[in-house]
Amino acid sequence: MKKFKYSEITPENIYKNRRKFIKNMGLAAGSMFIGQNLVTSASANTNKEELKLTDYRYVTTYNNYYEFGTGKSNPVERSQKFKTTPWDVVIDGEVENPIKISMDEILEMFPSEERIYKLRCVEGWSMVIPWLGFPLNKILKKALPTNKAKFVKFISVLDPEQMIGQRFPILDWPYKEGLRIDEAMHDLTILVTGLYGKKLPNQNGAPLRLMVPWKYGFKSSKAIVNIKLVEKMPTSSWMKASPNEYGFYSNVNPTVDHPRWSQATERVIGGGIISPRIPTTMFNGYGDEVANLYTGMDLKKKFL
Ligand SMILES: Nc1nc2c(c(=O)[nH]1)N[C@H]1C(S)=C(S)[C@@H](COP(=O)(O)O)O[C@H]1N2
Ligand SMILES: [Mo]
Repeated sequence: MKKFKYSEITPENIYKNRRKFIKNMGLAAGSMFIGQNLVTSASANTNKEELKLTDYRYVTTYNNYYEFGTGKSNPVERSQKFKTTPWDVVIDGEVENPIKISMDEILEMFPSEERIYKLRCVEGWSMVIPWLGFPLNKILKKALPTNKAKFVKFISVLDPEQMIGQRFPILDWPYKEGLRIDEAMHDLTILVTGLYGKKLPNQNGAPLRLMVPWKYGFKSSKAIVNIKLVEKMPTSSWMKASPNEYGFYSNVNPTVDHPRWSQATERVIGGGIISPRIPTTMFNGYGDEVANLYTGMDLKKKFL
């Protein structure tokens, strides 16, 4: 099989992928954000908000990645020498077919496509990023989850030698997150291998990170080494660090405040010197696609 190379992604391929994506996903995220450099698709839902792509320099210099420190510029400053090859990912737990797969094999078996998703951090800022990735469900299905697989746990790398932040008990290392199985299987949930048509920068979670666009940013784990199918709801590092502030679901919800601040609006990163704030929308704007996952649930309860 031909190996997928990042260098082969030319602007033209990206353009094609974008069109394909917009076609495939109908009114999903792809058509939601029509901004500079983007294909203005005839299928775009004009009722939805139009947002611009966040400049590459902001996407790659304003980051949250506590393994490298808690400052926004720490990840770009401290992660450049982080070694991401070789890299294996294990998919195990409640599966009939546990998998250990190298990053090279992942890139070969699961071709990446572009997805333009908004990342909304719980801190009250957001960015619109052209990610490269593939649906998580593709790799989960290969592992054949058993009927006991009710949740999925994501475990990031533990490497205090290379990750200075892990030498301090800021979080319960390694970084852990979780999704319900139906959330994990949803087509909008992707494993990210790149952004802006390029290899994923270390500070953004290379070589493999999760992206769940309707949840707060912290659910989108970076540098994943283990995806575990489990029966019980996993405890994330954030739930453990601050149980009164963070719960399991963490769906974006402008009507429920974080205990220490409001979630009603968000600051658009790179939006100009005046740093405009825009209203935050339910499920970060992906309600049409995902609200049905939560029918009958009290969305105000332990949402964060
Ligand atoms: N392993 C790991 N993943 C992580 C984090 C982290 O500290 N460690 N921070 C999360 C938070 S709070 C956010 S908002 C996003 C930020 O992603 P970005 O830096 O690519 O914009 O990554 C999430 N994933
Ligand atoms: Mo965040």
